[in-house]
Amino acid sequence: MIRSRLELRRAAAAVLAGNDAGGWTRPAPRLYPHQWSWDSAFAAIGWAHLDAGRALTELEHLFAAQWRTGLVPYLVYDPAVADDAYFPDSARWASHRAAAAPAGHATGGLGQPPVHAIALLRVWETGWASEREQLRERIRRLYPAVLAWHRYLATARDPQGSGLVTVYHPWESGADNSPRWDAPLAAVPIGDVAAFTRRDTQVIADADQRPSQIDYRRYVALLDAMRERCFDESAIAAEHPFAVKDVFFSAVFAAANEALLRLHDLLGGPAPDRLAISRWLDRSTAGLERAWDPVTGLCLDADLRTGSVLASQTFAGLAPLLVEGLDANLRHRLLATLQSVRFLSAPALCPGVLPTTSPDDPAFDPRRYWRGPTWPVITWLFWSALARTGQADLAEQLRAAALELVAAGGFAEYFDPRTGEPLGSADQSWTAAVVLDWLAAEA
Ligand code: 9WN
Repeated sequence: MIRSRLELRRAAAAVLAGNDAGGWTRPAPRLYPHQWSWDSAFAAIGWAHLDAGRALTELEHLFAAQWRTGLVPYLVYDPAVADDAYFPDSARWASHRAAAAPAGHATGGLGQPPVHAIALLRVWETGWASEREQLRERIRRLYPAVLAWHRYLATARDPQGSGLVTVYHPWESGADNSPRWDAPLAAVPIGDVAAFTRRDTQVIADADQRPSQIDYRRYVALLDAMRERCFDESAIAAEHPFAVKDVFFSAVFAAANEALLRLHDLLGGPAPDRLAISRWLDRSTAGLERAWDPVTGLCLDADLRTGSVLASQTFAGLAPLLVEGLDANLRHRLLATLQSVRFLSAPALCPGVLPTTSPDDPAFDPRRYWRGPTWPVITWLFWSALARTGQADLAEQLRAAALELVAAGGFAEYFDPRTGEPLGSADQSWTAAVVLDWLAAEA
């Protein structure tokens, strides 16, 4: 049990320092030894409280591996780490087969939720007045890369112009093992997936906290299919066996466009950029509104391959709440679902703890990856949006409950929402990062 706020702050800073690989941060010491895209964006939010320059280095290192299409790869391999330290290793991805991949970097061929502009804005807001000019200059240099990433998502990942981003792999969603993916994943042909050895179940001995073996085989089949197509965007859009319009990813994208507009204005960016970002934002907001489902009281993902709506009850369905410009009526309804017995007021759960899957969903599994446990970073996204949209009390309830879990259980990757038991990896960077931000908000 970490008793004082000062002790908690010191411990959080020590986690980031311990995972610092020199300019970028490993998500966790053993389970995730390379650089992950959205983990680094969250890490930057934490670093901003210790050293704003270091926070920007994190994102500069990530964007140095950006593909020419604009894709920010979900994983950038550290060449100093042994091949067998993480599966899939860089050879399995073979990103050099992609015409658009940058020379000199081995990466994965997927994206992850685009929290980068949100993180950049937070770093800017956190920095000291005395370093403003320096920070502004470095943000100015990053801005075109972030804009290219958003352009890629708004175009290549939404050729339909629906306002919703298509993901081609559960790993892109950030919420890999969510029940949201059960139906589309079950339809993925496994065929003769070449043998592989999982590392995750060697690091996390308790297999019931990680995805099942059959799901992993499907993840690998999808990876192999993308590599075999040499990451050709149009072939993948037409034929890849997994293609889902992801409401969480799309809501993060909309919120990130709101942040990018602020960054644009802060930098005095070109007028055509402002117009483009505003269009992407309006389109996403409208797409999210169309995804509303009155039966579940949530916004839902849609499977492009079958045309069916995916009716899981998860945090993703509430994610339009992250968007400040959301229609007031829809906000009101989503807030009602968030506070209902299906989420924050579920009698079986610790009060104020946001589960990734509702206990009301038949797939709820309180200890398994993305199927029930609570993730502090997901809570952070909701906290920060609720605090900005006039829901200070609710935001505070989320923050206090999440801080309590960390104070009692340490900087775990995720927590059992019924008991608060820490699960997954210990010393997870993004958990420490959001704790630093929460403590600063309190101060
Ligand atoms: C696959 C690093 C990443 C997070 C994801 C989380 C998990 C990887 C894995 O770890 O995914 O990308 O091996 O399970 O689901 O959100 O970015 O922390």
